[in-house]
Amino acid sequence: MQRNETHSSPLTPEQLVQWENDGYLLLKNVVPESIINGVRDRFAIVVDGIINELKEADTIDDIGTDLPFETRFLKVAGEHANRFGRSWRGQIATSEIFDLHYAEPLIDAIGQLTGTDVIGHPVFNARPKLPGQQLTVVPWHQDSGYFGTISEKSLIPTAWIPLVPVDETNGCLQVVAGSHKLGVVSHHTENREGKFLEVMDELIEESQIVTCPMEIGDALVFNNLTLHRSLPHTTSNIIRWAIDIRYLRDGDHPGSIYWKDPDFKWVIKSQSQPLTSLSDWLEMW
Ligand SMILES: O=C(O)CCC(=O)C(=O)O
Repeated sequence: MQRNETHSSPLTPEQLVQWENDGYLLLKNVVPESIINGVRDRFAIVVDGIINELKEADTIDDIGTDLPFETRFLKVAGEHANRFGRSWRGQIATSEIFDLHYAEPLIDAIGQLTGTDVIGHPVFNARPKLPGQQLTVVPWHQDSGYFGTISEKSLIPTAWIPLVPVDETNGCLQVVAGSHKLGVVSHHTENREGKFLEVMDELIEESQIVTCPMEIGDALVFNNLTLHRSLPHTTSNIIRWAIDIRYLRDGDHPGSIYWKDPDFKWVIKSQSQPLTSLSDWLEMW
């Protein structure tokens, strides 16, 4: 494991205590607008591809070229959206998403939390959540529920980043403060459309639930053991666009999800290890 020799320390002592006690931090203004715009542009390209596919199949007439990113997928393809999945990864493994993982000051905060060089993790997801859509409502879970018990001792911080303002009416996240101290708990597959992993309600300490409204540029960073969920989208105007990305404490096991080459290490920030190039990263998909 490489200790983090860089000196950027954007987190206050109070935030570090909150991270230890609560297992999450809501960081304001840590992702620059230019990087957010790159991610939005990439998602817009995926939407364009979906809409063209529907048009070619004569499923839709109007392709809504002039509609904004916030509404186009909903207005043009909304009733067909479920067939394109609840989250996207392969389609967004591109330079814009690579760049997002380098956002400063986010990665300085990550380096402070892990205490090591900043290492990227292969799991990230674009999450278009449409109004009234059940498929994309994610129930209570720990990310380690997906990574397996092998990840229990690893630190794999998630950064959840909205591309539109979010609150409890359009599908923001909730976390259970302190739940990272439970270890990996038992998950089962939910009976709802999404078939996500979920935990038994008994494990949720109601008094510790924190709802996290956020603005563009914010990141909600949480421990891989922190219980969290996303709320239903109950308003009818815009898509709740978000992306979740992950990092790894250097030397820790990434869990039961690997790159094409299981020995690949994505070095994002280090003074002693060679940094990973975009082309090396693209080859891992
Ligand atoms: O974006 C969402 O709706 C859910 C995100 C989530 O649960 C996660 O990133 O682990």
